[in-house]
Amino acid sequence: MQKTFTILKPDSVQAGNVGAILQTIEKEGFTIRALKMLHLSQKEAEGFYYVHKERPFFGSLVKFMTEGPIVAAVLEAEDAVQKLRKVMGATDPAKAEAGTIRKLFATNIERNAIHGSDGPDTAAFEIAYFFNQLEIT
Ligand code: 3AN
Repeated sequence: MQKTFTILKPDSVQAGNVGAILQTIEKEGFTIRALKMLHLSQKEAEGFYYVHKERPFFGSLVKFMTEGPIVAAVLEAEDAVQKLRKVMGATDPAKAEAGTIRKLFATNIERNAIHGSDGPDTAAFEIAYFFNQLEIT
C-alpha cells in the first residue's frame, strides 16, 4: 500500500464539489487516512509550491490557492500516487480524459479543482507539510 496527498482547491470548495470529489476518490478505491479544511496564508502557499517559484504562473497560483479554504487529505491505495494522477486527469482540463475529476470539475489550467502529488518523495514532503503523525490514521 502507498500513500499520496491531495488538495481539493479553493474552486472546488467554493463550487460545493467537495462531497462529489471525495466520493469519486473513494469509489476509485482510495482509503482516506487524514482529512482537514484550512485556509492557506500566502507564506504557506508559497512554501507548498516552492518548486514552481520560477514559473511565470507562480504569483497567480499562490493568489488562487489563498483565495478561500481548501480541503487537504492523505489517501491510501495500491500505487496511490500514479492512480490518483490518473483519476485527476491532465493539468489542463481541456486535455483531460472523460470521467476524470478535472474533466468534470475544473475550469481551466489554473483553477483545476484538485492537486495530487507527482511522486512518492513529493507525497512524503506534502503529507508532512499538512499533517503531523497523530493526524494520520
Ligand atoms: P499538476 O497539478 O497537474 O501536477 P503542475 O505541478 O505542473 O501540475 O502545476 C501545479 C499547479 O500550477 C497546477 N495544478 C495549476 O493550478 C498551476 N499551473 C500549472 N501550469 C499552469 C499554467 N500554464 N498556467 C497557470 N497555472 C498553471
